[in-house]
Amino acid sequence: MTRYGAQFGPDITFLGVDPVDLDDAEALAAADVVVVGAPFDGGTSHRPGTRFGPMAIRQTDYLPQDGSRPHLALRVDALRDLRVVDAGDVEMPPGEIERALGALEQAVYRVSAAGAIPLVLGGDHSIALPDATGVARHHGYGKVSMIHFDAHADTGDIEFGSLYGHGQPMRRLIESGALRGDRFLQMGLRGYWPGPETLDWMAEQDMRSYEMTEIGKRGLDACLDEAFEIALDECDAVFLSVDIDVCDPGHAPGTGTPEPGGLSSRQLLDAVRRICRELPVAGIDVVEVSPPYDHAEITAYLANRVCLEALSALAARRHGISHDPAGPLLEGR
Ligand SMILES: [Mn+2]
Repeated sequence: MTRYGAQFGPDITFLGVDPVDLDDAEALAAADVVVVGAPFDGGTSHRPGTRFGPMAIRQTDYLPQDGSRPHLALRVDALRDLRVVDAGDVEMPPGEIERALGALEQAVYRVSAAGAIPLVLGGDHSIALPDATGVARHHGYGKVSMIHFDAHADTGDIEFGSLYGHGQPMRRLIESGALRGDRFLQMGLRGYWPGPETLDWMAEQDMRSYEMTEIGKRGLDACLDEAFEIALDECDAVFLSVDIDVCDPGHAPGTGTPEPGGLSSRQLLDAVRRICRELPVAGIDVVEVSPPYDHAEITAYLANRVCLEALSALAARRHGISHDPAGPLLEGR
């Protein structure tokens, strides 16, 4: 599994962190987080372009690509306080979805088995199947709960005659036993898909899906509090899957299947911070960023910040920083 690199742009790393080769067992073992690019859009049902997502997420920033990002509120520099390295893109041949997803699963499993947290940059959401499977292969089938941000449930059965696609990974994960349906928490669903048959299947699995109207009424934090309790029951690890289309298209226009009425970018960042500070996160993916449909790099900036917020919160958790950053920024320091 040699470094693949430069098919979709120069072989750069996430904000200038050190590169790593997935064959380098020693370097993997020393890592806390390994960034993995999944440049694949063969699972999209509508607008494509997410094969360019990893490249955009890695580099879209107005600050230098210098491997350092001190967080204003958490007072950590995730890219230095944690050992964050970037394995580059996995070779995922377009038009060969099973081979592409298989290669990614192997890469994610390798990172997980080395004791590091994979941070996978998509790519369309079909990659959640190999991402969460790779993590569950190490932590144990049924031992990893899922917190899934999305406009869509992604629990479709057969689409376009195939078991694999960006509308189906969550069903495949439950069917295979990698994840438990009753430890599957979905945040931000809305709109007009899937239909009643699929919703019935989801209810049979005891999935818990927080639709936008419920989140609006109860508040995102109250929904997260409830989700966290379910996530930690009989599971000792959490996979966080962020489909950028969970945000309103005004906050994330560069995506394949935009659905009006979503979370704000602020809400998503706050939620990601809470999840990575408060839960034992073992794997993350950030998916469905499609640069050809983006405007003023709004979506790429957001996805870059979702990654940084997650990394900063992981660093704060690792270093036992317990101060509540909700207070005044400079008081009492
Ligand atoms: Mn999705």
